[in-house]
Amino acid sequence: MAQEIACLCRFLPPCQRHALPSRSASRSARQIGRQIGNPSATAATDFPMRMLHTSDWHLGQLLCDHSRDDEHKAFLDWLAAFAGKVQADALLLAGDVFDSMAPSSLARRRFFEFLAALERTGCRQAVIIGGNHDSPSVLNAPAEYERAHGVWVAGEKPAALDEELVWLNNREGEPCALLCAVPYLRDADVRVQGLADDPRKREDELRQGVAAHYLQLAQLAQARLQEAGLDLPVLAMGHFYAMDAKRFSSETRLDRGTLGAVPVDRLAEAFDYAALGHLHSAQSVGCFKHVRYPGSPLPMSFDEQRPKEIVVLDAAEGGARFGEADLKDFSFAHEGCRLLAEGRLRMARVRIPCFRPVVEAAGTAAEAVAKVEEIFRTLPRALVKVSVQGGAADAYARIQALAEAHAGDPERPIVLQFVDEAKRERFLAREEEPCPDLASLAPRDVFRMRMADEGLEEALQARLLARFDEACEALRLDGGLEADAGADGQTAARTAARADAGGGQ
Ligand SMILES: [Mn+2]
Repeated sequence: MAQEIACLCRFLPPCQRHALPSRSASRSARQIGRQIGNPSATAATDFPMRMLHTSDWHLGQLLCDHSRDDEHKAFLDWLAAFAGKVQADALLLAGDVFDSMAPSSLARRRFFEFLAALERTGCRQAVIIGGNHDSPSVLNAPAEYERAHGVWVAGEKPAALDEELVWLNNREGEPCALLCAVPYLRDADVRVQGLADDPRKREDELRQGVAAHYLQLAQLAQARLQEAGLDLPVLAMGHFYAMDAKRFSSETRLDRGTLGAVPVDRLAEAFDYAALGHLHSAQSVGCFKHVRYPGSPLPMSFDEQRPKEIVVLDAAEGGARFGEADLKDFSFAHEGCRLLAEGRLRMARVRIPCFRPVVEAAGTAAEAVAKVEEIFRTLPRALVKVSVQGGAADAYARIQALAEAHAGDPERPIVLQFVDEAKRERFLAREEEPCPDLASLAPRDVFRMRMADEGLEEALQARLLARFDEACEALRLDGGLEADAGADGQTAARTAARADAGGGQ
């Protein structure tokens, strides 16, 4: 019963919550002094609180049309087991839970299976904000039900500022930190009166608007702590691109946000830790160790080679301090953060296992093929991108033969993308040339240009062109092709290509 009450009152301010009975303190100091990789160490203080910070799961993501469900499932199983092992009290998930606004049933199923598994570990609090990839209504739909299970979710900015404040409690129901949880802010969320007409100035005002929203929340949090007579860490959770942070290609490509880089120096002063999401590479922002992106748990593109991680954050209860012994096992860094420096917060980065290597094999045809052969020998289940500089047709055939030879092996690497660099460069060079006006071209010219792009042999080009002419003639006899219709020219091109493919090559 007490447990249910503690669960129900989890999100109430402590002044209201203290009126209710709290769970009895049943754990020993040794149990509470949990350490990563050092279970024998004990904490100097009773009831510290442990949080896990993660973001950018992108459940349902496809890499070159390849489902990543097995990787996501492996990650979520690992995370739930880890939360149980280190007895985490709260999970902070900083946005981009799903990859798309309309996630698949399977992606949603993984999410709820995880929440159930997390609850079973005894971690009874999860705080989840929407990212720019998330649909606010998809995240919010089960919010009422989730709240009864200790899950606080905000798909979009709530109506009142107070609703973004979440008390984080330890297992005994004692508040240990106050979190300002801010979902991804869209233009309309921070729109201010009389915005500048100049787009650059306007964007700057919007960025300042985002920063101002966080600062306003920090002030409100301090006021609430004062009212409650508590001295606790004030944390922020948000989903945005912080100035000075580094980006990867998957972020620029997938970024559907309109807001630019947000300045964080004042945020770094206002919060004892900022749990950020949006960027896929784990990093601190500028010189602030406590303003941190854990990054995505899976590599989202072939250029994300660095190990993946989650952050473990411990808060000492009621302003107590961790002893020296408690801190020595943590990758302890306190630049810019008063509480980290005072030993009232501690932070550790924990590496996520690699569930499937995501690798690129690039070079000349011979080099690329050798690298792919090496991957097939040494990296089971790898997802592979091949980039070939010259001799692409030969390399393609050899890699295809290799893949076919391993077709029955469930552990085989999978080549997801094959890039002919020479062709790509031809294409890019063409993009720089002035583009001819389509109206000035006959369908036959368009077809010839398309064949040239493919780099086909002269003889094949001539044969395809003859087929194209035949197809056009047939269409003209049917009355289906006007002399200057570009779209019909494309139909004829497809007909010709099909006729040739079916013509016994
Ligand atoms: Mn994002």
